[in-house]
Amino acid sequence: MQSIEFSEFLYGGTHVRSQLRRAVVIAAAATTVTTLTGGLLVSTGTQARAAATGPAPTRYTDDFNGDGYHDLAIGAPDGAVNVPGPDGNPTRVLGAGYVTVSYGSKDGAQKTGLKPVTRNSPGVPGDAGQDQRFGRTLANGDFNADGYADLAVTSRSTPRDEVTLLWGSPTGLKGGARMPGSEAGPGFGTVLKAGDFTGDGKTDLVVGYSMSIRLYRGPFKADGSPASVQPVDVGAMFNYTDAQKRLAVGRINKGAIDDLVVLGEERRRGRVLLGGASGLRQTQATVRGGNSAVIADFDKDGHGDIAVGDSAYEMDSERHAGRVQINYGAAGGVDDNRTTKVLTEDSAGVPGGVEAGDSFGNDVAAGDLNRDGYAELIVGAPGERHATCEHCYISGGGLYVLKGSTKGVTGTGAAFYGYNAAGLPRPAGVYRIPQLLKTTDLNGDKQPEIALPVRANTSEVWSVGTKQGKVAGTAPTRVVKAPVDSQVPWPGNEFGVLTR
Ligand SMILES: [Ca+2]
Ligand SMILES: [Ca+2]
Ligand SMILES: [Ca+2]
Ligand SMILES: [Ca+2]
Repeated sequence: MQSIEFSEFLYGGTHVRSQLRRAVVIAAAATTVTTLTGGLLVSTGTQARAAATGPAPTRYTDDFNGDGYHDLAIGAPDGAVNVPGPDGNPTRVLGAGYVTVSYGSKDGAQKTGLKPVTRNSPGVPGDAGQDQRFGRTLANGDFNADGYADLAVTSRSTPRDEVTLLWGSPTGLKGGARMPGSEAGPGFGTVLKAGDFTGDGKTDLVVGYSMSIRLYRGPFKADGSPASVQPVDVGAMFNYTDAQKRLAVGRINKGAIDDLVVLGEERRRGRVLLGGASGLRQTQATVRGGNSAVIADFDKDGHGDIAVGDSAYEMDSERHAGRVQINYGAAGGVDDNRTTKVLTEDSAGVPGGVEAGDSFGNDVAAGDLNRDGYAELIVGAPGERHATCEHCYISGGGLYVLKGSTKGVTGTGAAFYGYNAAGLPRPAGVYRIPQLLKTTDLNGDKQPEIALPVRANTSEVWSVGTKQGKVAGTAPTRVVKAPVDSQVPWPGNEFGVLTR
């Protein structure tokens, strides 16, 4: 019983988080880059950029200042924001929310001088208000096609939810526009997924409502309006509340158009939608259900493969033990000739063993950690407990790395990194990792790093290095510790929403 309550305590909250790892797979792939996942990547070098005249091309979908380095957007939807009160003294507005960006550079993640962007920031529409939760869902992409990555941000604005597009610029995120569409239904922006789903080279945005998703086609105008909006028929009625981790963008059939995987709520089977000139279309392909998904090419056959984390899976009566299931991509969505690969902590080669509450698969990410062209699968198990750990029922958790190969993901050579492993974050206090996993390459060395929000005595986001296929090959970096500055005095419970 204890472990069940524990699991609910850990995972019952509003995990409106999420992610992209496309850029990583791409950045790690080599010099000639075939983008498997994610739109608008241009594989030009920094030198080429420096010589260019006029607006620089965006290299990455998360390069907000266009300097050729990936950047890390961080949401703090519960954060308090100080606003000037009637007497001139600051008044604390609880739950107004904010976002901030750690800009990448050759030295990695920016660690000091991060600036909060709130709805009171210059050029950002609306005003910061109580419980608006600005930053609850994020997506990055060059929505207005000016060469700088932009950030889509969901907030609540009674009685409607809103999505704000914050524009990238040479100095980073600056001003923005409110997207039209909130009148179409409640829960506008419960999911935001960016990609080029139509193949015209312009970044589109999939927007979730409570019970439907729509495709907002780019480019977006200065007033935030899209080129057009169309409904997306997933082929099933799903609830998209807190669904950001259940949708994944990548390239499943070959080509330069992004595709979408959508998992149903409560572990209902997922659907595979293929992009095309007329938008996202249903396929016959379905995948096993779960709570997290990622698309990456684990067997290097040019098709993105779909990994689904299912942390609630009960195995041998061990509740919330969890599993990950992989379907291999093919022209029609999923290769029906290859059976679904199931991996648990009991699989051959995988360290540890199945226990109640492990929550294996609570999040999944991918990146080519050993740079052999096969993506590795990174699996979060925040409930994993070590025999050797201190206070192991309180602090703990860790990540697994499962290697890609010609056979796809297997347990061969799998490694586990517990929360107390050298090179993983060591914040003060009690904590579990990972709440969320995101691969990126903030220092531009083409070797992925893993961004991890950690909630200990303080709310923090860390960047963990990888080296030669291993996690934590280098000292970890604390990217940011809340509060970011005096304008945003209290981080709230959900500091560290990431794009994905
Ligand atoms: Ca940048
Ligand atoms: Ca832009
Ligand atoms: Ca593949
Ligand atoms: Ca690899």
